[in-house]
Amino acid sequence: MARNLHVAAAQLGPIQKTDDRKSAVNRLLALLRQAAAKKAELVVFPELALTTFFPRWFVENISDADHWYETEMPSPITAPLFDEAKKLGVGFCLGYAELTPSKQRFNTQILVDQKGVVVAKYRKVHIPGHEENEPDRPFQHAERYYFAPSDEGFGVWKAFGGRIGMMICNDRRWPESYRVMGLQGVEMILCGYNTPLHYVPDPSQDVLQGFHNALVMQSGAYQNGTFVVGVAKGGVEEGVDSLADSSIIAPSGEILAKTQTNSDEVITAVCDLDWCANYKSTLFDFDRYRRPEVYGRITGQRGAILG
Ligand code: CDT
Repeated sequence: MARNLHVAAAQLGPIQKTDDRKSAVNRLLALLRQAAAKKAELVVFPELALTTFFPRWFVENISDADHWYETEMPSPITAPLFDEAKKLGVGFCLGYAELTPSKQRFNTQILVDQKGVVVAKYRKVHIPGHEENEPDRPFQHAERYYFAPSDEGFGVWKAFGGRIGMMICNDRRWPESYRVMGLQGVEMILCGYNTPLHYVPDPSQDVLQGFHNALVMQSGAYQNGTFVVGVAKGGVEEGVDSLADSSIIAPSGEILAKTQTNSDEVITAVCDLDWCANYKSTLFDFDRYRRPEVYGRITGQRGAILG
């Protein structure tokens, strides 16, 4: 008997600076309805899906940026998404900027079940970019100014008939992200992203962005026997072109579905979560083959130590 989870990757095209939350929520609602019409049970939205990617600008005083963050979830503006998901009987995963009552700032993703209840929250661990104003850049990627790195790490939650994990954008490039979830028996990892295409000064690297995106998610899926759902906010946002290429990846590492555009687009796949066991019980039988006793450096040090 298959343990099927029909999942949708709901890619967004750009959200411009002048686009308000209401228009973003309306687009998410349209994607949610499209996914539900395709019989998806879980809809995955991108990182920072309610606003433009605001870390590309710098403000002298961080509190001047408070309006980009959510202080409650759901809020009066996001409530229609929760209500519609409940009405349609679909769950969703949503990325947004979170401002806590104690004024901590996180890049956050939540998992909402088919009843509209938040069942899991993940805060981004690997924060890329820079923390200082670097005005000479064509655009800023000041995530390290706007977000604290989470110390909570990577959780896995029993939901949607399986074991679901979450990560956000840059986390997908680190094998540790997948493995920490793999060691909790993860069966599907949900990952939203915003990946600028021209951040690296050497233009020859640009062409590799799509390749690297697929490379990390496909290998992470295979090496941990898990599905991975990677969902972009792509296209040209405030003059910055961003990678699309949202995809749903099987535990074999194969891509089951991939977006064709860099705009709002829904793709789906029926994922038999029992597939994961085939990989987790053979080459990647962790209990049998892993050697944690010789992996001490992975948690014992940060950078390379040259002998
Ligand atoms: N949002 C995010 O984490 N983006 C990074 C690119 C950062 S470029 C400094 C990524 O890994 O795609």
